[in-house]
Amino acid sequence: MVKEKLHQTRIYDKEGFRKRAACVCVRNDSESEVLLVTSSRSPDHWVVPGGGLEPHEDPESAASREALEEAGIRGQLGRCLGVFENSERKHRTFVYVFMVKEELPYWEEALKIGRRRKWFSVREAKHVLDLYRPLQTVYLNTLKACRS
Ligand code: O81
Ligand code: MG
Repeated sequence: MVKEKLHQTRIYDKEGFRKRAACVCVRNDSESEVLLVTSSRSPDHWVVPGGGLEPHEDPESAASREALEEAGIRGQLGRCLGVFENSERKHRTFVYVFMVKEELPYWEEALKIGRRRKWFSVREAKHVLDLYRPLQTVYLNTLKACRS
């Protein structure tokens, strides 16, 4: 199922949930730091980089594309952390670990909408996500740094 958005086509699954993909971006194997980006609508708040799948795009490709567009990073897509449902907003997000190899000085959404990126400890990341997008804190729960 597809639906046109302003310059974008939204893709939905069979239950009518918009399909998204996102990257939990880490620096190294310890997975102790996470890179977040500012929200497009609320630039004082932080979110996990991600967005809607494009037509004929698989979730892995969408996740890497969103990391580049929203955070200006290139790297290696790792394991899938799960598919996370937001029943209120009616979307489902495929979430991957993404090992950052390169941080570009300028990127599409920094130039277009002034989106920023920043590294946080996992603990800090959970705190700032909880203020604005509490459901995204759950993405971080199975990182190595959160295992006891
Ligand atoms: O563009 C969110 C956007 C926004 C989301 C969704 C996000 O216009 P969209 O519906 O695609 O925007 O809206 P919901 O209601 O579908 O979840 O939330 P809101 O509360 O502002 O309407 O904005 P943010 O979390 O930044 O406040 O995220 P983004 O514009 O920062 O990327 O878009 P998306 O990430 O699902 O999709 P795209 O592909 O990244
Ligand atoms: Mg997005």
